[in-house]
Amino acid sequence: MKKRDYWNSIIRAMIPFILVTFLFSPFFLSCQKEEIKLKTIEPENLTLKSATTVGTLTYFTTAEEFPCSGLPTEDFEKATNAYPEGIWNPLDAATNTGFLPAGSILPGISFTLTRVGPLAPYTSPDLNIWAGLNGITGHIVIANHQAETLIIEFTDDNVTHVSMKLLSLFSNQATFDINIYGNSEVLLGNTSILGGTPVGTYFGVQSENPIKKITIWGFDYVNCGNEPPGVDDVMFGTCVINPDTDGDGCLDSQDAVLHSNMEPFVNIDGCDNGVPNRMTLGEPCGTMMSDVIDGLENGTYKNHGEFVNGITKVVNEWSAKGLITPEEKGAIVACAAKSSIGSPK
Ligand SMILES: [Ca+2]
Ligand SMILES: [Ca+2]
Ligand SMILES: [Ca+2]
Ligand SMILES: [Ca+2]
Repeated sequence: MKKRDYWNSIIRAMIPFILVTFLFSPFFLSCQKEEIKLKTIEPENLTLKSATTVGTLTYFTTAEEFPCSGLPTEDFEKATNAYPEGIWNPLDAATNTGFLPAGSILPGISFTLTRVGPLAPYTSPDLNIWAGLNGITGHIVIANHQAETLIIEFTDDNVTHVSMKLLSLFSNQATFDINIYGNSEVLLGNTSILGGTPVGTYFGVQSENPIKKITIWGFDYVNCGNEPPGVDDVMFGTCVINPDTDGDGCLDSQDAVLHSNMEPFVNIDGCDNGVPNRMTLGEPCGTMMSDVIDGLENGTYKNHGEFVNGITKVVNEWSAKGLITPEEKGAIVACAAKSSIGSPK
């Protein structure tokens, strides 16, 4: 008996050590280790240090890298709640509550949550306009409960560029798993962003095809817990990648005269000669005939004849190159002659 009691007490004393050893064994830390391992071997898990293109998508981690600014941006600041308030699905321009009157959310965008796991289905408005707590500045949209996917949908087909801040309330080591869908629920791509915190982590995406839906799911793989995903400053639309500011058909990146005179007909000192204002044949592109004529009009001359000679020289070149007809050349010179440019005031 005595011997058995002795062994019993030894075993009893060892139980806490066995439990602790077991709990901290690699088996129980598998969430952390296995998930992180999975994350790092997936090619689409990008530690996005700079703009990265995968397939038809390009991801951005800073606003400076993003191809444009100034697209419509939902910042949720029309909400007037001082503290978090729940919203039923969906949150969009039609949402109409005391702290968020109809029309507060931009047209063309909607926010919903889908619940997964044991908390499904919905029994409460889990989409939150968060304010006043957890260090959040202003208003953001965030999932209230855990194990929920935040869904952002775009109703128009004109969204190829989206950027946002990803926020979390509890962890600055949240991993946001992001799926980007096109028309017909086609998965265009997916990525994971590590970040969060009340300040937010920048995420931007550019797509060759219209983006219809973005889903975001948050998890803290370091501490092994759900992290409800939140967003703010959701900018969406289409960046004009190669703008042509003056609309002359020559892209800004090459345009010799960025803001050309695009008048339909060449005009000299108020004399409209009916000659179409065409692009000159010079390289680089982007110089309109009226740009050249305007330059001569604004010149300084000894007399009127010098101005007319200057115009004549230019239109002779244009005519020789076939840019204008002899009749058009005559019409321009006639206008130049009729003007008082270069004449003593
Ligand atoms: Ca905001
Ligand atoms: Ca141009
Ligand atoms: Ca131009
Ligand atoms: Ca002119």
